[in-house]
This record gives sequence, C-alpha cells and structure tokens, in this order.
Amino acid sequence: MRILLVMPTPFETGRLGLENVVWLSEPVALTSVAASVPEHEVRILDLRLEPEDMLVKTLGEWLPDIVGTTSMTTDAYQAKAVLRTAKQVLPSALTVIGGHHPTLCPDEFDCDYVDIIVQGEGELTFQELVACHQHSGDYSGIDGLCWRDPAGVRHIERKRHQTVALDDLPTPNRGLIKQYQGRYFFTAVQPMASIFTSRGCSFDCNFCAIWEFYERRVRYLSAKGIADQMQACDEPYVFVLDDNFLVNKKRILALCDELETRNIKKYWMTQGRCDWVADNPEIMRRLADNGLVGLLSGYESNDEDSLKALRKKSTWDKNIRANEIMAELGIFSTGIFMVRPDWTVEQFDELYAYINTLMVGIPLITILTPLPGTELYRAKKDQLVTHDHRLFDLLHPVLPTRLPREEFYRQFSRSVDAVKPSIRRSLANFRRKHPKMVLKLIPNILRFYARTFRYQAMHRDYRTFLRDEEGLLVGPGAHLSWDAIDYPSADEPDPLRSAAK
Ligand code: B12
Ligand code: SF4
Repeated sequence: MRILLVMPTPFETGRLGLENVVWLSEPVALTSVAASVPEHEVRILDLRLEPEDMLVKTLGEWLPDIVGTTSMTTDAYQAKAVLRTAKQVLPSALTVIGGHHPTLCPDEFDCDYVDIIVQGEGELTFQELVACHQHSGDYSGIDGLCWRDPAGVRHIERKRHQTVALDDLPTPNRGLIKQYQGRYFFTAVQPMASIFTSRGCSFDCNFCAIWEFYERRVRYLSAKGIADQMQACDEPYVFVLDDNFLVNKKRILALCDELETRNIKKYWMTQGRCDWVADNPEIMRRLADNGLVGLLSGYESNDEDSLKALRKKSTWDKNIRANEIMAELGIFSTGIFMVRPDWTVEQFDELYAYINTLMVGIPLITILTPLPGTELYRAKKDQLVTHDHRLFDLLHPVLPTRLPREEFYRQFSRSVDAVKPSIRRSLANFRRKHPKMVLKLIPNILRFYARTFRYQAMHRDYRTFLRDEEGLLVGPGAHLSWDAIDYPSADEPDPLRSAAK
C-alpha cells in the first residue's frame, strides 16, 4: 500500500514563528509512525520545505491509498487543509490525523474529510489500522482510534495506554526525509538531526499538557539506544527533543559512558529544567565534556509567586545558579520566559532587567497561554478572548490584558531590543568557550542573521501583532493562499471578533 505522511505548514507565509527563524526540527512524529509500517511504501512530504503545490502534485501523481498528517494546536487549520485537499483530489484515500491537538481535542477533527483520528502515541495504532485498511476496513477494536464508518457513523474506541518500552518501538525512519537532509536547523546550528529519547515528564506544570498526554508516566529509551541513534546520524549536530531530558541520572551517566567508549563526537542540544542543572553541576560537566553545547529551559518567570502559580516547583535562585553553571561549562542557554496577560508596564521592565542579569543566548519571550488539554485551559476557558488557534502561538494574549492591547503589544515587542545585553554576553561567552565550533558555523551564523533581520523588524513593531489579530478578524482570504483551509468564518462567535465590531 502507498502511504503519504504530510507535515503541514505551520501558518501563513510571513507570520512570526519559531519554524521561520529559530528552530526547524525533523518531523519525528511522521518518521516514527512510518517506521511501524516497513512493509508498505511510505513517503514523507514536509510542506514547510516544499512549494505549496507539491501536495496536490504528489497526490495526483503518486496516488497514495492513505494520507496522514499531524497537528499541534497552532497547526490545526493547516493540518485539516491537508486532509481536505487529499479528499478532494483522491476521494478514495483514507485520511488519518494524529498528534497533540487531535489527541486532546478530537471533536475539532470530526469532519467529513477526516476518516480516522489517532489519539495518543501512534506507532502501534497506525500499524494496526493500516493492516485493517488493507484487509477489512472495519477498525472496531483498535485502541486509540476515533473513526467514521462508510455510513458516516463515528466510533470511539478504547484509549490506548502508553506503556510500550521505548526500546521496543521501531527506530524512526529518517531515511524517508533524506531529501530534506541539511535543511533542519536550530538558530545557526545546521545541518541538524532530531531524535526523541523519552516520553512524559514527572512534573505537572499547569500550563503544560505533556504529563497528561503521556498519562503521568515517564518512559526512557536506554542509553545504548540513544547512542545508537546519535551514531547513525550523519549530521554533526543533534537536537534531542525530549521535553525534559535531565531527569534520570543513571541513564545520563550511562549515555556519557557510551559516548566515550564508542568515541561518538557530536555537538548536541536538548531541553531540561534549571533546577536540575543547579542541583547537578558535576553531571552537567560530564555532559558538556560529551558534546552537550545547548540547553533549552523554561526559566518562565522572574518572580517566585508566578513560579508557584504555574506549579513549576523551581525557584528564581535555581534559575540564576543554573545559568551560571551553563555559562561556565560553555552550554548555550535558550530560555523560555512567560509574560502574563495581566501584566503592567513595570512587570515587563522587571522581567527584561532580570533577563539582563543572566546570560541567555536566545531569550524566547512568550505569553502565558492556556493550551487545550492543560489544567490552565480548564480553569480559564471561559475567559478566552478568542478561540482562533492561530493566536495560540504564545505570541498573542488569548486572555484579557490589563493594559490596552496596543500598549501590551508595545511592551511585548520591545523585548527584541530590551534583552540584547543578555544575548551579547552569552554569545561572547560561547565564542570564548567553543572557538572551533563557532568558526565552522560562520556561514550559518551569517545566514541566521539574514533570516532574523526581517523577523526582528516585524517583532519590534507592535503593529505586527495587532495586524495578525485583524487579519484573522477579517476572515478567510486575508493571509492565505490555500482555498482548502477551513479557518473559522468571520461569522462564527469569537469574543475577540465581537469586541472589535
Ligand atoms: C520539536 C517541537 C517543536 C518544533 C516543531 C514541531 C513539529 N511539529 O515537529 C517547533 C520548534 C517548531 C515547535 C514549535 C512550537 N511548539 Co512545539 N514541540 C516540539 C516537541 C519538543 C517535539 C515534537 C516531536 O517531534 N515529538 C516526537 C513525536 C514522536 O511525538 P508526537 O509528535 O507526539 O507524535 C506521536 C503521537 O502524537 C502520534 N502522532 C503524531 N502525529 C501523527 C500522525 C499520524 C498520521 C499518526 C498515525 C500518529 C501521529 O504518533 C507519534 C508517535 O507516537 C514537542 C513535545 C513533544 N513531546 O512532542 C513540542 C510541542 C508539540 N510543542 C508545543 C508548543 C506549544 C509549541 C508552540 C506553540 C510554542 C512554543 N514556543 O514552543 C510552537 C508552535 C508555533 C510555531 N509553529 O512556532 C506543545 C504542543 C501543545 C499542543 N496543544 O499542541 C508541545 C507538545 C510541547 C509542550 N510542552 O506542550 N515545536
Ligand atoms: S513545562 Fe516542562 S517541566 Fe513542566 S510539565 Fe511540561 S515538560 Fe514537564
């Protein structure tokens, strides 16, 4: 059978977003599910790296039997457009969607062009549904599925519990994205491979759905499994995408042993909490000696009350200590900070001043956003000022702001310049610690600056964010080039829209 797996474009061309500027990672969800059906012919189409007409062309020329796609909350409309297009071009193809948003909000994908919604982890579910499609077409009894029968009746199967040991899952089939090799990046770090080596998180921050998505369980790929995957990457740089890599000390030390024994020399980056770094400086040193050059951490806030309110279970002091350790070890710190919609001008000032006491190379200033599936969402859903998923990108407040929205965006957008001292010191420190790596990266650094120049100018201008809101308010047609996108219509009830009228 022919299976086409499609990574949707994240948003309209020209919108601000991580994928345009900072971080374009491999479509690991798709290489993972592809690996579970090795007996079939599978193609992966990464629409973030393809011309727009490539989907229709591939559908028309290759004639897949199954078309699958994936979706975070912000990609929901684009992902639906992929399947809508697939049904228009190939009505007989089975359309399948999976990922965080369909898992947490399956009802949103209850439309006639989506045949099957896969909830939770997809490897085994996909394997079973593909086998079933080939033989009977009756999907009843496959755990983790929501599906529609030929009469249009929707069936919801039992939840699939996420218990399989990660070493027992097939290794993601990165061979299917060979055509894009070299094009994935994190800032100037390119060519970059992406791997995923644990699932779940033992913390329960209230703005994050990871612990709910993975049913409060954490599972780890063994140190040997990680080293195997790293070794198999041709790329010199690897991003270990785990939500919280710095947890299991035994595994981390075993990984260092593996990397040393096998003489695996990669520069690698991952995500981890500041409190762990602060509490484990010696293990951090060992990791740095084994190629760890970057860490993305949620610093979140400069005030203890906010950290408590978010149930972060860390402190400001730990953030500062972690930052010192990373600077000393030459680990480039990317920090996520959270602005709250109810902030005053003074609170923005305090945050920016706090960031400038640190050495954070990429401070990502985000806006506290109740993402569907989180505890925060359940608590705040009645206060949302919009339901348009394009605005849930952590760059637009979806809750009421205390400052007038225009003033809020002025304060938010000035972060581009306000935190430059932190960036400059961090870059100078990294250059001192890793002169060879920086020298090698010079052409990429120039490319990165060229890429960021335009986006920084957009970010610096507060009207960009207001324009995004207005663009959405005028309804379909404002930004898009794809007819298939089923954006919420201008007539649908949306508090932000009604407020603007
Ligand atoms: C890498 C990454 C990114 C990359 C690209 C993501 C991508 N689409 O590949 C970048 C950096 C661009 C990114 C951006 C954002 N991200 Co992000 N990102 C991740 C991260 C760390 C890893 C994604 C990944 O590769 N996972 C590995 C695969 C194997 O897991 P998976 O995607 O869940 O796939 C499995 C199942 O869901 C299912 N499945 C998924 N798709 C499909 C499709 C089919 C057909 C089938 C059968 C099954 C299936 O099977 C897979 C295998 O088991 C996740 C965290 C996470 N745990 O996933 C966050 C995560 C997806 N991101 C998140 C968020 C919030 C964002 C941002 C909005 C905000 C931000 N600042 O990070 C922006 C989006 C706006 C934008 N575009 O700029 C949230 C999403 C929550 C939600 N409700 O959607 C997550 C879950 C992190 C979190 N802590 O909550 N992100
Ligand atoms: S924000 Fe980070 S530490 Fe908190 S639950 Fe999510 S992944 Fe875990």
